[in-house]
Amino acid sequence: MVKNNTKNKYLRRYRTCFIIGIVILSFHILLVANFFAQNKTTEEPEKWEPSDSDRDSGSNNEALNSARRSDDDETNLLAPQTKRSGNASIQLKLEDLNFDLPCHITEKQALSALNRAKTQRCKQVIANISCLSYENQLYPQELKSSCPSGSFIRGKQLGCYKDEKNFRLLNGYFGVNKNENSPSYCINICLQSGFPYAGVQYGSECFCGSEEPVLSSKIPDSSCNMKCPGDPHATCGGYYTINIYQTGIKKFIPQVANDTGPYDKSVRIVFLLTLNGRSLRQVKRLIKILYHVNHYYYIHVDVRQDYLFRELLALETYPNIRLTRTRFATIWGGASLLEMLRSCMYELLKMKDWNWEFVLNLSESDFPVKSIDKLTGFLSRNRQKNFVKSHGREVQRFIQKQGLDKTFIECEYRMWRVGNRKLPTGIQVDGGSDWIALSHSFVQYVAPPNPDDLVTGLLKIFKHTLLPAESFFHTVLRNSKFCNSYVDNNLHVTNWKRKLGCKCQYKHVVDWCGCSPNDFRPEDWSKILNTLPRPLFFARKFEPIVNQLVILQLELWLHNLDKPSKQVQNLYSYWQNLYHHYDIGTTPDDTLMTLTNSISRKAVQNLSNGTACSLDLVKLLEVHTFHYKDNHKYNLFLYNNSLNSISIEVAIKPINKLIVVKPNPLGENIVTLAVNSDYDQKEQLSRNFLRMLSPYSDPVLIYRFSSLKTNKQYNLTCLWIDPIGLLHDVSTFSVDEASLVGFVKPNLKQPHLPGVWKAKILYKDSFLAQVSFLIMPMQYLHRNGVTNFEISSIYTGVTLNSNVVDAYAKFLPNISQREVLEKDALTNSQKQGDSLLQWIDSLVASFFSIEKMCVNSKFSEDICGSTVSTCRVTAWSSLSPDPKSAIEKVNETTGMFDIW
Ligand SMILES: *[C@@H]1O[C@H](CO)[C@@H](O)[C@H](O)[C@H]1NC(C)=O
Ligand SMILES: *[C@@H]1O[C@H](CO)[C@@H](O)[C@H](O)[C@H]1NC(C)=O
Ligand SMILES: *[C@@H]1O[C@H](CO)[C@@H](O)[C@H](O)[C@H]1NC(C)=O
Ligand SMILES: *[C@@H]1O[C@H](CO)[C@@H](O)[C@H](O)[C@H]1NC(C)=O
Ligand SMILES: *[C@@H]1O[C@H](CO)[C@@H](O)[C@H](O)[C@H]1NC(C)=O
Ligand SMILES: *[C@@H]1O[C@H](CO)[C@@H](O)[C@H](O)[C@H]1NC(C)=O
Ligand SMILES: *[C@@H]1O[C@H](CO)[C@@H](O)[C@H](O)[C@H]1NC(C)=O
Ligand SMILES: CC(=O)N[C@H]1CO[C@H](CO)[C@@H](O)[C@@H]1O
Repeated sequence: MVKNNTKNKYLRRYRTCFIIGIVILSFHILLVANFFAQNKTTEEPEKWEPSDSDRDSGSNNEALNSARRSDDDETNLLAPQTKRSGNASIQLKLEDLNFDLPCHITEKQALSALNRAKTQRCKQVIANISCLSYENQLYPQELKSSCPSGSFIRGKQLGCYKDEKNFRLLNGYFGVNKNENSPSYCINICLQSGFPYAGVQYGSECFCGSEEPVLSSKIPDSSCNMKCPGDPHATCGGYYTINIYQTGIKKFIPQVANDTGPYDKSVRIVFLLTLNGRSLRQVKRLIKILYHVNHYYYIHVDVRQDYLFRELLALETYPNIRLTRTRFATIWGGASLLEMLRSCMYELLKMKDWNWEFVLNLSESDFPVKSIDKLTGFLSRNRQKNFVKSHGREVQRFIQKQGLDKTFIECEYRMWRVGNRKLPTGIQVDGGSDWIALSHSFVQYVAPPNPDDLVTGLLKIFKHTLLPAESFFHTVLRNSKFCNSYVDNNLHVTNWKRKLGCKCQYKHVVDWCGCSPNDFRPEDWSKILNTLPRPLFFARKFEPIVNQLVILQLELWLHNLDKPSKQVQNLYSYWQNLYHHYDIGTTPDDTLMTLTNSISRKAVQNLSNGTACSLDLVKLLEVHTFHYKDNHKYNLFLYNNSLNSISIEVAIKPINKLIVVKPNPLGENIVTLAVNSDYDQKEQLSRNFLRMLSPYSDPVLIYRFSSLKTNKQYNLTCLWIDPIGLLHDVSTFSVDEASLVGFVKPNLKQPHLPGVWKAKILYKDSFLAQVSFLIMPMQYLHRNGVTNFEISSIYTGVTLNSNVVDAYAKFLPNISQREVLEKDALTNSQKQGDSLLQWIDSLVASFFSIEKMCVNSKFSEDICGSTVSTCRVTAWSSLSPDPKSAIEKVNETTGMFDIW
């Protein structure tokens, strides 16, 4: 009877799931269809690479050569936005909108954004902005550059010239446009790309160059006699003849920084720290090494990062450290970044007691590679200059890769792409790295609220630009009276490893593919050494949770030391806070809360060892992750207890649940084989160090093998088996010398059935290894105690067609074993209250172990008959000293903090 009932329940749920599945499937088909449609009409570069790169694309000539390869390519490059895409294959669900569309929207990307956006407000913003853009009301059509151009006049004809196939008169850029080419069209492109000369040839071709054409090539005007496709009244050269014009700008030559000769050190710098995350101790370590009484530290903490803001406020006791109260929620690549930076800069201009000459932008993942003294000397010799780094590519290609020719809209913490746009004519477009050092006078020009026409116009564009900070300041510099202060050096070295860093990892926040540099590790040390003779002062990225050793190495190197000159406690330890009971605005992680609760009960049991003792760990105060020598060691849970005001910290770690069958063709080579979530493909590690998985996690199998020392390829199979013994997915992966590290993502439906799952690894039909992992039963959902309804809805994960298992049947429990498991699962699914907690506790006990405990008091304490040592003397507690991150007294002689 009972069984029948549940069966019916499952059946009903199964039906719902099926319907939902069909809906999702059709959505996918729609997406795929749309993807192909889109590819056909616009051929957009989906793969974006940041410009923040070392110059790897070489000279202009190379651009010319590659441009020559295919004419069709060129058409796209030259005229990326000529055609509005055809019929949309996306149907707008008008009934989903509670407002009237301001115009008829046909652009596929806008329709897709409208459908995907969740809130009406965001949908309306997308509709409003898209319509303004179609009606050409969003952006200025033309802007005026105020960079002095000498005798160059836009549109001035130089005449008709003879060109040669292998020796082009204008060799900076080449493109073909069979519909629009004309002198003015070509001049606009060349001006935008920063070239002083433009030439039209063979009707549809446009050439740009930096060098004045040689007079000896000049021929009679009558030799240029082909009509222009974009302007019937103009001529566009002929067969190897070219009409050449001035674009109205001078050849751009960036300034060279002065790095020699005598200097004073009077320059005062603002370090603008724009911070995110919870790596408080690294931020302090950074401030500590940057600090000098003569400089200023202005800090923006993302408005959602309550913890970091609260903890850093204490630093305001130093008169030259301040936190801005105007805080923004910024996302990767978002338009809000630029808004945030201008806001901070404007505030800095208004702070009359801070007398600064440069603003230099840094984040928590930067670290200096030269002393601040050297930086001060360098900038003192280069007053009034502005330091930015250009992309070093061909400009039209940069525009495409960067998506500068697309309109983006930021809302719901996402950058939505809504269609193509035309950049205004009359200005050069530039961009590159978003790490900058700007002079006071330039900041005074760009940051105040009512800037001139050029900045106002550019702000309208960059309000709807992906990664605005990578181009805005560059473009303003190139087109303003500050153009002669441009130094092509952002003072940074960046640890690019594009194979790892370009995995499209920002898809969840932008409609574009983005890259990100890697964290430095000791093996990257040569890149840091290479900065020594060059005017580079910072490196990125550094993340102590990934590698702290390299930070120590760097610090010692900066101080000319091999090792610390005095004893430094906990030198190799790193703590990062994951939870603080003061945190506001963030919902604590339900799995973490379930786990910390269970651990509190276990810790009490451990302390009391069966004695009657009314100890209770009542309140969770903080959670830290603790790493020693770059290995995760413990997670630390700090609790208040019910007996007195002394808090107790408990160190726990996950228990390894890997069984390797022996003998095993790969057994010797297994370094890591684990199931976890939050795998970071760039750093090749999981950031869920405690391996907490809930019914709503996305588990993956993570593997790392040591060198196989053979060319053999192992094709492995992974069976994903739930607590009832049902096979949910079969994934395959292959391991060989070239791919020893990686992850496998199974296709599992959420919510996952709570309990102990198994991932079984097979090779050629034999069983190699098994990883058990815990899907934690939840005590909380959305911060509240879980309800019966929620418990039962978690158990819908059970329904599955078991036909597929045949081939793998021998690796799965047999029918009678399954019956037992099913019965257990059914009992478990009905647990509530104390019995639920007991079940959680028994699972936690087999997957996590309590390793250490300490008390936050001066001396050891006797608790329920156990002696517990004081946290301060331990080498693991978050309360034990951490001198490398402690900001204390300024040394009056040096004006800096003493460390080593
Ligand atoms: C485009 O859409 C219009 C109206 O929705 C329709 O009449 C027309 O047939 C479509 N054209 C194509 C090529 O799909
Ligand atoms: C969109 O435009 C309409 C009409 O101009 C305006 O009333 C509305 O407030 C705008 N909505 C948003 C969210 O921008
Ligand atoms: C560099 O700066 C020093 C001192 O400020 C000055 O004497 C020297 O002329 C400068 N060199 C150049 C090339 O500007
Ligand atoms: C308490 O935990 C410690 C450390 O894991 C262990 O050595 C000890 O045996 C435990 N005591 C009891 C009573 O469980
Ligand atoms: C726990 O209590 C038992 C019996 O009272 C005792 O034998 C044992 O040593 C205790 N364990 C610890 C770790 O104190
Ligand atoms: C492993 O699988 C790949 C494709 O999945 C196949 O091309 C390859 O030949 C297989 N290798 C071996 C050793 O079976
Ligand atoms: C301050 O710095 C100087 C120079 O490095 C050093 O000699 C001195 O010991 C430091 N003072 C203190 C109190 O550490
Ligand atoms: C213009 C600029 O300096 N922008 C960068 C400042 O630092 C943050 C990182 O915290 C970058 O994302 C900005 O783009």
